[in-house]
Amino acid sequence: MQKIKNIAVIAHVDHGKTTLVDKLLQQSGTFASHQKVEERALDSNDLEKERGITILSKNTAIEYSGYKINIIDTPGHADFGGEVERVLKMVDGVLLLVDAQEGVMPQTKFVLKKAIELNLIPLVVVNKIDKPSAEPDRVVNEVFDLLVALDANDEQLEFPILYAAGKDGYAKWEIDDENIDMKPLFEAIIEYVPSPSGSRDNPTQAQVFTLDSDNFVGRIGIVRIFNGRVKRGDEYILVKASGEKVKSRVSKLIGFKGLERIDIDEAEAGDIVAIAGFNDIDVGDSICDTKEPIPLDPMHVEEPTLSVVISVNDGPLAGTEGKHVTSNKIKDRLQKEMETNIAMKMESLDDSSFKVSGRGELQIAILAENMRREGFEFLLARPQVVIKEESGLKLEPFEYLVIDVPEEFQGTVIEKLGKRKAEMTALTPMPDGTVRLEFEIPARGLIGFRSEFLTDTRGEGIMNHSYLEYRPYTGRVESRTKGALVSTENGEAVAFALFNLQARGVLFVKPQDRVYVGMVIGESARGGDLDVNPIKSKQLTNMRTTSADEAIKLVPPKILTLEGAMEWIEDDELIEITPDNIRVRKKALDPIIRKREAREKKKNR
Ligand SMILES: Nc1nc2c(ncn2[C@@H]2O[C@H](COP(=O)(O)OP(=O)(O)OP(=O)(O)O)[C@@H](O)[C@H]2O)c(=O)[nH]1
Ligand SMILES: [Mg+2]
Repeated sequence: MQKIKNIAVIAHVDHGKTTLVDKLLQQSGTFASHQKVEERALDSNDLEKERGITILSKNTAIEYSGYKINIIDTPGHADFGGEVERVLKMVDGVLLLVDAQEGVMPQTKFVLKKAIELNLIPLVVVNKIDKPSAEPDRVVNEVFDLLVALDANDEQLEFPILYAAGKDGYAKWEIDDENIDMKPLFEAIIEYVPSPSGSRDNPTQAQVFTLDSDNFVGRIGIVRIFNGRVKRGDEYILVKASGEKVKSRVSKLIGFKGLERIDIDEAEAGDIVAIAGFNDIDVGDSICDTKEPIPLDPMHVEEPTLSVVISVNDGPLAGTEGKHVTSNKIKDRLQKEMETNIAMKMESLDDSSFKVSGRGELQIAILAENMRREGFEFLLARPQVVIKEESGLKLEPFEYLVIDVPEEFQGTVIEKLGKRKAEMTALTPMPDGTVRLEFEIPARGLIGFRSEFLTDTRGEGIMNHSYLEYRPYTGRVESRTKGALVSTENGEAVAFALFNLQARGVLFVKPQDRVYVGMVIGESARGGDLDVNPIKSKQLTNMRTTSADEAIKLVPPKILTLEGAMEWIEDDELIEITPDNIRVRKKALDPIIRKREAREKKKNR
């Protein structure tokens, strides 16, 4: 049997997973010396490159001293935690990376908890030890304490520890070893990660953990083979989560080698390969022997905690910028997403709107951003947390929040979070003069908090959070305190009008931008919405020329990003997303309807 090790690289966001995998690829000798490995080679899709984060987990394989090591790089951002959960079942060991300065962070807890539940022994890599303020000993203690808190067993508490600077390409057993390469890490993987169980002589059992597609062969499932063999040309039974069975033939079998994919004829228990030939293949499905189909447990991941309504654009500019605008197109696209993204769910609300649920704002924003780049145009409402009811009790999701701020801001931050129903659980002074504040907070309280926090801490604060659990509903939490500047006109914004409006708040539009009745063109400096006219030109009697008009000095507008807009909007507002623009509008465009609604809302308070 082939000698194989399967590992996943897990950590909090930015602790250096993808960079470390680069170095493992480079130093394993999987590549010829003239081949260059690009920086963060596995972050291959556009949004990953632009944002410098991993969104989808991806696998690669290297060879080291007679072993094939399959490595799955996972995303560290809490919103993509579902990706981590589903790949953990596919591996026999994890490399848990922890930043030698930041230490244990919210997502470190989340991913380690999932690994411990699956009985995996973490190979702990204290990473980025090159940082001047690194404190590797403290970090090791934090990991130990966390494992104790997670009820790890004795074997797990004996975890091996390496110290590394992934970026510089070295790992070592002791902090003052002179080693300059990744050899200790390769050796640790071979020594400590258990070899796959299962046998090539058993009936075939494999499970899909990621989907891919290929223009020539169609849908491809990337699977871990737990038992038996998979051969190109042979027939297997695909068992879906619903229990439905479909027989089909493997038309193409693909193996992984470094960043390359190679056609192979056969693969066996323990390996990770890609399979084509099953048109209905989905994440979680099992591929089984035709005579003895024994499906594997379908995958379970944590339920979504946040939902958002996506609907057809019905504004006056509808259809002028997007290619795909109809309800059917949007529905098909969302359904396609749900097939690959098991941490998300969707339901149709009516003919033109859909409720999409996920783990957090970023996960939903990435979906929306991808759709917009594919030419879609649609409306997005304010994110809502998913409320549950258990034995008559209303429950809402809570998050574990960690904040690092310079000491002088600690008072403001604690006060603001208090209003959002957060409870502080720890306050730790850090060696670099900052303080680390830990909270438990209803997820609702976090919506819209980030931008306020960044302003309050002059961009110096860092916040991180991840899902904790459902707890009893906490009642009203404070949200945006400022109103919107709402256009009373259809047309194009005019410099003269915008100049006069600047004193009223922060504008989102610039001259010549298209505006319409009910569109939000800025944030008012005060509470309560304000109707404004952004297209009003100066009177003709005023004798100044257009060139003088152009000379008007405008403050550059605040360009709303998709996530920025999702944080900012209120329940009576929507984001209009098109390939070219992100606009904010009132749900009810008609000013009379809006006034009536506002009056009723006041009455009901
Ligand atoms: N000082 C230092 N910086 C590092 C090291 N390894 C990675 N970085 C930097 O840390 C940042 C994040 O690196 P990534 O490899 O993308 O981290 P990641 O864990 O894959 O991030 P996500 O996938 O988004 O969770 C980049 O700016 C890297 O250059 C290291 O060993 N030392
Ligand atoms: Mg990464």
